[in-house]
Amino acid sequence: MRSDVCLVQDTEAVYYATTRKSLIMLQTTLLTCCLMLVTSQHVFINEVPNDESIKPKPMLYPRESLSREIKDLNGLWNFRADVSPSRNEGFVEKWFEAPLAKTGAVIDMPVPSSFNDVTQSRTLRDFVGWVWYDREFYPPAGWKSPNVRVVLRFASAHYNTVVWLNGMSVMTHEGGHLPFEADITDSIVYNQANRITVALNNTLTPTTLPPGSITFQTDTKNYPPGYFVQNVQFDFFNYAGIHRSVQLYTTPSVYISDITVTTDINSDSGVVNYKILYGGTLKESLKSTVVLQDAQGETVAESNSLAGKFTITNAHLWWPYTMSEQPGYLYTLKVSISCASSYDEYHLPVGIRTVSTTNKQFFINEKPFYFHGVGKHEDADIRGKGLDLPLIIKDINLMKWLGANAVRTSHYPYSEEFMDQCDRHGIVVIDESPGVGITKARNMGNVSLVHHLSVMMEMYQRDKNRPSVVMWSVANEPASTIPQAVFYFGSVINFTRSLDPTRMVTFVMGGGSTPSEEKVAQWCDVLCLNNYFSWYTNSGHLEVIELQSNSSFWEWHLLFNKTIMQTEYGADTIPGLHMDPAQMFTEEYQCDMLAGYHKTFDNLRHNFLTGELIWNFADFMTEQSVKRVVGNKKGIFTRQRQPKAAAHLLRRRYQQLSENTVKY
Ligand code: BDP
Repeated sequence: MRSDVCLVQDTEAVYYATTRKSLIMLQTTLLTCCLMLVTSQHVFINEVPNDESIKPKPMLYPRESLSREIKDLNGLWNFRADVSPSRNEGFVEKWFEAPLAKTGAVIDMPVPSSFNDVTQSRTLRDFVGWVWYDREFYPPAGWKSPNVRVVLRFASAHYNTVVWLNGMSVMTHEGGHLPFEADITDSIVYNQANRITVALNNTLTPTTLPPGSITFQTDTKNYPPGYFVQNVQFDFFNYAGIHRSVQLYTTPSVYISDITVTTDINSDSGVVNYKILYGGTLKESLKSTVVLQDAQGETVAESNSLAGKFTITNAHLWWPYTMSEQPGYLYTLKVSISCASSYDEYHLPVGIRTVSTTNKQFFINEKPFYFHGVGKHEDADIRGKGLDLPLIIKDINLMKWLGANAVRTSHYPYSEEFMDQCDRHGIVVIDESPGVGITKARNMGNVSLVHHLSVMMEMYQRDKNRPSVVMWSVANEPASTIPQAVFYFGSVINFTRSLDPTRMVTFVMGGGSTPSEEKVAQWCDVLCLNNYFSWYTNSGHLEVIELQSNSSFWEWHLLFNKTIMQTEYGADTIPGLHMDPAQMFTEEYQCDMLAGYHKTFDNLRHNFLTGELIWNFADFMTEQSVKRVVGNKKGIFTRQRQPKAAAHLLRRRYQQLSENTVKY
């Protein structure tokens, strides 16, 4: 066995790896077939391949209703990192068969949270390999009924996860940032404690998303025994753990399994197309009611059919908050299905809006929309990337304080709770996949591609009904100029577009991309550019910004004839560091750099520029390196969400832009 894959592959003896191995074999066969079908470089995988991992897995966000209950499993779990040299002791000794506390020492670990920063242990902060969690719960007695279905759901865990219930494997999942769940109705035991055990591995390999690799050192003169490091190909800390909520929820045995809503505008009318799927075994005929209610709870349309179209006269459209006095307007689609033995009800928020582009502008509800917002991270002291409701609300409040009307979920899908806020507040979202750091040909092979398609499917399933999401970003700064990128990204973009023809699709290009060598941009609806003039290039020379950003924009626009967005620009800034004249890392330099870019933005925003997103909203943690002083300091807010001078500068600009925006 190759040592560089042992952290993941050593588990081959267990169920999890066997499944993964056969999946990969299936994927490889499938992709080989697809590749053989390619007759020109413009033919891609553009429909859902017949592969289990890419099949739609409907997954409605757990919501209480007359027919559904939720039991939260958040709190303190037992935790142990498997520090054995192979990281495989837990599987060999079957830690899932008994309470973790019986097989060794455990510590308390909060869920949700990253595990890295909650203790004083450097080993745990930098740990790579399997960590184990467990806890017990008592299922409510009322759930013991042939008509109750019980689902165990993880809103996200990073990266590979195996879950057991009472020692029996119930699910596995690959990838952080997205939910996964299993029907555990038949495994749950009533009138006694049930134990959930989770093994989670944060190892990144060339085929994970994001990709990474492991370097082992065997030179014992210079490295301690067993020394290895995880190499990441991105600029943020690879926080790991059970990052979002763990919940049990119930549905009746015949249940609403999926709802898809798309919306349109027809002069003054709003159009809501809906399609409802149900699960379970139907023995009698099914009755359904679909009601659309406005924000006051008044019914504006209803039907008894599981698929249909509502036309609402004088509809309240969903607007970004800078474009309306009544932004983020949400209707509620109340769906109920019933048969003799069962009744289910689910309420889905719905915003009516359209999205389109031309070669010069982005439109929401057929009116020009200029993005002025932020690129962010899910990142904070102590909890790392763990879900934190106070932090989400603070960030939304800060974004509104700034006058930001848009956010890119750089560089992975953010929590559903954050997305709910964007829907409600009228904050426009570019929903980005974890496709960050796809910088090498070996990250663009068949296994990577199938996984990337499956991630896009999961993202689409999770966020497809959100009015705030206007564009999918399939990747950040990949090597889009190498030959392998053509088939890989052509397929990912085409596939995403085929899933969702109602939204725009893009990927984000790095400063290293040059228009003449670019191979993927041709398939994007918006050209998204990251660059750092006067920072990574011509460091310290603020005088180049206006000229270089202007030339670069024109070059891209003239070659591709598409609208363009600045998705990143910014400067590392140590709060409280001042220099006049400005020097790099001071608050003055950050302000001057942004102001330099703003001159170009103001020249081009009435032409083909469609938006500007600052990098970054707040300082965030990274791996240790000589380029980072305890993390990336390009925030306009500190990691603790206090403003640097640039936050005030940006606020003046964004507020002004908001005031000048026509309201509908
Ligand atoms: C960009 C990356 C982003 C980095 C940023 C930086 O997209 O993830 O954090 O550079 O260097 O290229 O600050």
